[in-house]
Amino acid sequence: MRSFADITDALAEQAIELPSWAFGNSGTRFRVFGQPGVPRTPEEKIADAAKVHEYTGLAPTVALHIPWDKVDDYAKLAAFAQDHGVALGTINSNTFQDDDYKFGSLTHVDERVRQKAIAHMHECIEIMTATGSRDLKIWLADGTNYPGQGDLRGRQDRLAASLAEVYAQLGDDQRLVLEYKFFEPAFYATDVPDWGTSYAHCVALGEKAFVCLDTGHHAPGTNIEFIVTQLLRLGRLGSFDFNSRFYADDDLIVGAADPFQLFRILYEVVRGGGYGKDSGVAFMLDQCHNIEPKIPGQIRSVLNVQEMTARALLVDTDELLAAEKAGDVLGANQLLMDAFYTDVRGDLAEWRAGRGLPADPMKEFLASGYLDQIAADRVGGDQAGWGA
Ligand code: PSV
Ligand code: MN
Ligand code: MN
Repeated sequence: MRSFADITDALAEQAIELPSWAFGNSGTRFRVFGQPGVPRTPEEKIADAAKVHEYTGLAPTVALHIPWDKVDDYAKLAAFAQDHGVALGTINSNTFQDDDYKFGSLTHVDERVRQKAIAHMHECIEIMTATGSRDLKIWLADGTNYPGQGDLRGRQDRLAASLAEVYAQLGDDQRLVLEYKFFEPAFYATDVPDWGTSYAHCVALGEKAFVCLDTGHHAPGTNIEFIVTQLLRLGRLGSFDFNSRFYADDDLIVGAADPFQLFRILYEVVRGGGYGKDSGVAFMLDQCHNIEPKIPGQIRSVLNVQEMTARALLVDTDELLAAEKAGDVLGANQLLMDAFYTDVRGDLAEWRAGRGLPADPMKEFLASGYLDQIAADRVGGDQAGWGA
């Protein structure tokens, strides 16, 4: 196993993008629970996200969701973010909260609606140009509930044609990341249900198209780390939406439900060259904090990713490959498990302190008084995402 000192350079490269929607009120379809001090504007969401970065040094960018984060002047919003020590990141499109999209968006059989969805993606690309963002993330709610409701083949063909129109508008340094999800809100057939479908569309589009892997978007028992390996092999893993699930798209704190799965995923990321600032693989969170406080929830999340990344980096890949080659089944397994069971929290705290960060970011943030301050200052915060 490698030592903690061996992995600090790699740890220093870690960057985890925060979703603006994690900071607003959110809930399930049963209830949205309000919390004091929730942001009323995109600026306040960015200010809250900036706190996570200030205390952890792990979250230098914030993803926006359009139109939830609609403003008149995006360059000004980017400057606002910069003043708070962060930058704007991925732009997430939204073609799922408009009556027109009841039967689909980029796949819609009605040309008017399909063009409306394409125009929305083009608007998102213009925003990316204003904010300096690299990635347009497309998650589609498109699909059908009943066999026969839609022509599966026709929907794929229209999707390919729509994506090609969107892709054509990308600048040289911009990318399209296509997220998949196996079900919900469509229950019979989702139009981008799996990594293979996303990959096929990306390959047809060109070199600036990548797959987004949301850890919550798989059937129970799916070997997600295998998908990571395959997409890295194929050069098409663009980004992660990290969260945890027990049952479906739970959007719980990453690493909370199954830390070992997160470790296995991160090991394959490291092994496959998907880690680090030049890897082209963006780490993002896609979470909602329905019952726990939001800024601490995000702090917990980035620390979970950091802790599990450190454990994955501790694996000595050469040693592991040698054990595998020798057919040493138990020895190879133990090398992985030794790294997984290593408690890195003390080393990380010391390392943080040595870099001018709080040894215990959660404790220092809670003691800072920021939560009381926003509760007093902000009245009338609204739901950031679902149902907005
Ligand atoms: C819906 O499942 C979803 O959670 C997707 O994962 C998107 O990334 C996110 O919403 C925001 O649009
Ligand atoms: Mn997602
Ligand atoms: Mn989701």
